[in-house]
Amino acid sequence: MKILVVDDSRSQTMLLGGILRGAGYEDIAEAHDAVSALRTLEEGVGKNGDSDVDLILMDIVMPEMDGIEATKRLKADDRFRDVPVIMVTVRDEVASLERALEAGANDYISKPVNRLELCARVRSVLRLKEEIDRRKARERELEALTERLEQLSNQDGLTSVSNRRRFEEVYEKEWLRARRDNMPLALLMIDIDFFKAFNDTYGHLRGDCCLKAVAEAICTVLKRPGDFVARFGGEEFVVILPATDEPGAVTIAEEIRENVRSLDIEHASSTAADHVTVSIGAASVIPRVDQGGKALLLASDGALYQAKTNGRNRVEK
Ligand code: GH3
Ligand code: MG
Ligand code: MG
Ligand code: MG
Repeated sequence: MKILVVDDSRSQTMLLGGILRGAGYEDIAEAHDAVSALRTLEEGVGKNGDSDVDLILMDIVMPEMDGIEATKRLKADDRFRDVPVIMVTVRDEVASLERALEAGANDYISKPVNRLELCARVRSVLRLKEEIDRRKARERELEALTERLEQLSNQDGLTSVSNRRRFEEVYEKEWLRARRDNMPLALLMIDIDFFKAFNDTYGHLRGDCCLKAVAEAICTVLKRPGDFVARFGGEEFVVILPATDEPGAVTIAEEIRENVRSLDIEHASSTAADHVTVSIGAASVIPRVDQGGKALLLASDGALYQAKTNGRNRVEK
């Protein structure tokens, strides 16, 4: 563990350093004023935002900035708040001792320093620091796990685009936003043509690969930050296009249809083409006050049905 000894007296840092080394602490840094102590701490901040220093022995009386002010600054800084500070004080400075503890110091030791007492206090404070580090590591693990879990609960396992559950959340939000801003909101319903036949001809594994490829082909067309795609069900995808009118939605739908076609995935049992194609229903509306989002969903679904009955591999609105 790394210990930083701060004292304006070089003989004092040498004495403290010597005692600590004698007790087996090898990583000891020294600073002879508060400002360079703060600089040493800054330089030792790691990638995770934590300081590499585990304990500070801080003299109180120093020129320029005293140990109490330095401690106050450390305890107000997220990066250094958890680094324990042991104040080193002259024996009869009771008033400054009180201020030191007030400033956030964890313990104190009187000068002239008693070797056994110093080592005992250092050991006890370092045990505390180890516990803090363990707790932080656990918290970080938990945070990462929670984040991963949240991501998984929003994602379709096969294609990695958002799932239906996430779609419902995003759609609700976008609908309310469009209604509030009096802006158009567009939906595309995308369905792979003759996909049952594709599975029957090429098998489910190639069916799964095809679904992934189609999902990617949809994603590459969507460029604006608010655009959103989800797997709506089996071989059906839904796209939300905020601030997009009907002609705009049809344009994007055509780009998606073309992008899927250019994947050139063989589909011998399709009667629409000799490769995999999609049918797309596009709809856009400026939500009226008190109108719910269901109408737009029905409209895009109706348009998709039209695209299917009109021969597939096409966009209808
Ligand atoms: P249409 O052109 O009218 O859309 O015909 P279709 O065959 O695509 O439509 P239908 O709804 O009859 O069939 C959908 C097929 O999609 C049936 C199902 O086996 C397949 N499917 C759904 N989910 C998956 C999946 O996760 N993987 C694979 N391989 N196939 C899937
Ligand atoms: Mg001093
Ligand atoms: Mg289909
Ligand atoms: Mg379908």
